[in-house]
Amino acid sequence: MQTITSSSEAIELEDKYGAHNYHPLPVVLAKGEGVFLWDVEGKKYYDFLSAYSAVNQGHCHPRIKNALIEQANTLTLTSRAFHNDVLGPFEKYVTEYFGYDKVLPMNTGAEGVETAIKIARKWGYERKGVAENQAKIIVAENNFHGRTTTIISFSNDQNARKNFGPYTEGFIRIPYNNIEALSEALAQPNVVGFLVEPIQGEAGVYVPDEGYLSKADQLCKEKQVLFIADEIQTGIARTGKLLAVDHENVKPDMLILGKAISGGFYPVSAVLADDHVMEVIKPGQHGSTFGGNPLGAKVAMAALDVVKDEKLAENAQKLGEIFRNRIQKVVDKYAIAKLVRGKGLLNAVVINDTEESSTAWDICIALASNGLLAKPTHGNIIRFAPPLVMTEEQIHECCDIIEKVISEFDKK
Ligand code: IF1
Repeated sequence: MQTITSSSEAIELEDKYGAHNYHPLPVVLAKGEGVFLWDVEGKKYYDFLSAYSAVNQGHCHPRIKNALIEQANTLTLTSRAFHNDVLGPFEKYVTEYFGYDKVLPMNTGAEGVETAIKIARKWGYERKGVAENQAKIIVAENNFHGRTTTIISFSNDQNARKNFGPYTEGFIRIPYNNIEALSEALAQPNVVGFLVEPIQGEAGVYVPDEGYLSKADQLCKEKQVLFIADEIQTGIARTGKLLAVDHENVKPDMLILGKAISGGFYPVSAVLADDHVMEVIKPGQHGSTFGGNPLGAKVAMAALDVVKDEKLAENAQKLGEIFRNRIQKVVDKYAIAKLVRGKGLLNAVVINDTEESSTAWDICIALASNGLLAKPTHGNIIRFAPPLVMTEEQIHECCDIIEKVISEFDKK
């Protein structure tokens, strides 16, 4: 392998040999540890993206690393053609951890979402009596659930869906955080599920009104519709509770997990449900080569141990309040920052400029120069989501950096 000696060298290789499906910040990372990242030139940064909430436990967590190494020296992949001595213990561990009868393990978040869609449809036909191929799933405007052809079929983000048709049918899109709209959609025939992010991450960290999730769950139960929570980004302690739905004591009929379930070491996703839902899946009806493999399963158990043992949800709750209080003062003081919103350590600042402006991007470039990595989401919204292992002293230092940069942009 060619050894990279400069950031520009790495960027040139990616530009020449890699598909241009991303527009990264001009930063080339070479090392990660806890809340810190270092670039090729050795510059140190606070990580405020956490690989889109996949490294809640911090980069290269030693406990998870050791679990990976131990299992990698033993048995990494058997396929599901045979049993292995890790899958069963993992399935018991993760179902007890989140309180469900069963789990269907997959790899990426999008595969988890696709799996939940297939289960909801099958449940609708075989348990609810919906006529075959007529099932409908309700989704929210401005959703983000992944990049597969079916998932972008129900997206309203033109950049994510244009020229990827023909699109998969069977989805009803309604405004997010709107109980009346959900109630009307639930009155339509053949509805089998409501798939929703408890907080819309990619859309810009939209936190719904208090009570939205519990009311939505109640309406779904009244209409015998599965409440399906996509906690791929909001789960695993990110919002100050183990799951974002825990803020309202809601137990979804299907729970979709990914990202930080494996602490950034290995792609693991999972769909959890009770027997009356999961039993519709019979042998040969769903699966994946790597789904539930021993390596990913061992890593995920270590990653979830860390969440509990290091009280990451409690820490996220505490530091999130400090962060929003500090940044609210910045918003009050500088016109360029419009508002701050979020829950736990999933937060965003809306920049007071047009969607088309490059202000949010330019602020992120300046933040990087000041040793803090964050990236804009849609247009003028900057997401701030550090690993949940951050200390109070560190979050204050980071707020100082954010205030310094915002103040410099406010004068422009
Ligand atoms: C990219 C966004 C975040 C997710 C939710 C499912 C998935 C994701 C709520 C799919 C994945 C990632 C994908 C990554 C960037 C990142 C992202 F900007 F794309 F939207 F976090 F907000 N449900 N989100 O957030 O999981 O298949 O990626 O494992 O595609 O650029 P995945």
